[in-house]
Amino acid sequence: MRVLITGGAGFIGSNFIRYLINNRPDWQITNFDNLTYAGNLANLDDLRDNDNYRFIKGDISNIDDVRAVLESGFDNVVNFAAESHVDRSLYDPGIFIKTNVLGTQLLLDLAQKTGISKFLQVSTDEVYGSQNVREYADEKSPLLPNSPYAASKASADLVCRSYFKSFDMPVIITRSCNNYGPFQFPEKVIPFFMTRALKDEILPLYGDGLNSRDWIYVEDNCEALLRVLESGDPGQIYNIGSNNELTNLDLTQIILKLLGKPSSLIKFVEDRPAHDRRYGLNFDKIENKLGWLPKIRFIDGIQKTIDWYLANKQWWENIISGEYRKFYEQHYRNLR
Ligand code: NAD
Ligand code: TDX
Repeated sequence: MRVLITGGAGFIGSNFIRYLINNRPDWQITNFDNLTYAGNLANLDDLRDNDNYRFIKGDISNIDDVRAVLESGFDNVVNFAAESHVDRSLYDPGIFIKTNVLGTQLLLDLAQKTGISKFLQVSTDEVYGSQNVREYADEKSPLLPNSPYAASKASADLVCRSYFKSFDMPVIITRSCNNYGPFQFPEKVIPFFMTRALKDEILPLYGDGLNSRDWIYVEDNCEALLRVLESGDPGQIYNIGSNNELTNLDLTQIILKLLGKPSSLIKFVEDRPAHDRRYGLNFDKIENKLGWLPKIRFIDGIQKTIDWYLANKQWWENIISGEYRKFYEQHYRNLR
């Protein structure tokens, strides 16, 4: 099996590549990534000499790059490549449309011409917008994205649907809840708060801190993605949830407690514009049709994550001392 993974130098993509190497050792994996600020080859250092893995630098929104990589021929494509941070999409929506929408369309278009047996589009629960308490979006719920990031992912999902309907292309979409675990870029709330708390820096909680998210350990998501890739039906959408719903305030208190840091580090700051109050997914379909359920309890996953960040300080120190610092210093100057 020859698999093209786009965005494999990012958080979920690098975890997925490692998951495939461990669980499908005969698969040939090509990682195609243009190494934006969020792409980091250090995430895959341990695989550098693996004969079944290769890296090719390229941009999913560049026709020459995509044409060149597809020339070698693939059975499956898994598209993780994206701009993925909601806060950044509020400052610079254009790059989100370029990568997430136009890039996905270009990839679909050229992959279709080379003939592949599956194209897996990695999407998100954010496309459904905010859910009321005890409401859960299923795969038929309306798309009501609120941030430019969510709108770009919802748009890409619709383009995927159209390639299935119009050209019979074997596209499948997954929509997962919030992931956490090793190698997550420290702009996302869990590693952001962990790395700041370790330095006794304040943790800026947006609004009243009562927005809630469902958290899935990244390895559980990798297992679900592989299940969908191997057994999912073309044209279908599968929600991937975890039943680990927490308010941001509770999440922050758990992180502080596990790190032995005081609650006084929490600072309530101005809310994120269009901040979705809650995401809730109904993921009965993936359980009923493909027999997948998450395995990792939040309390175990968060402990493993903390242990990983403690053991890999150099990995995140290199990131937070680099280019990325400029973004978040400006961002937090904007918040009161
Ligand atoms: P990430 O930001 O950590 O990684 C994104 C990767 O894509 C990076 O390696 C980056 O270099 C690469 N990339 C960006 N633009 C590219 C381009 N034009 N061409 C090639 N590569 C490009 O993101 P992540 O958190 O790992 O998310 C991966 C995917 O999963 C995204 O599509 C995201 O929308 C989706 N998703 C993420 C979550 C989550 O909680 N993190 C939840 C649901 C869905
Ligand atoms: O400094 C912060 N303070 C804060 O209160 C940050 C960075 C976040 N938050 C809140 C906002 C959210 O309610 O924490 C929650 C999680 O925020 P993020 O980590 O930015 O994630 P979210 O906006 O929920 O989006 C994530 O999950 C869905 C990923 O970034 C997306 O790529 C994915 O599609």
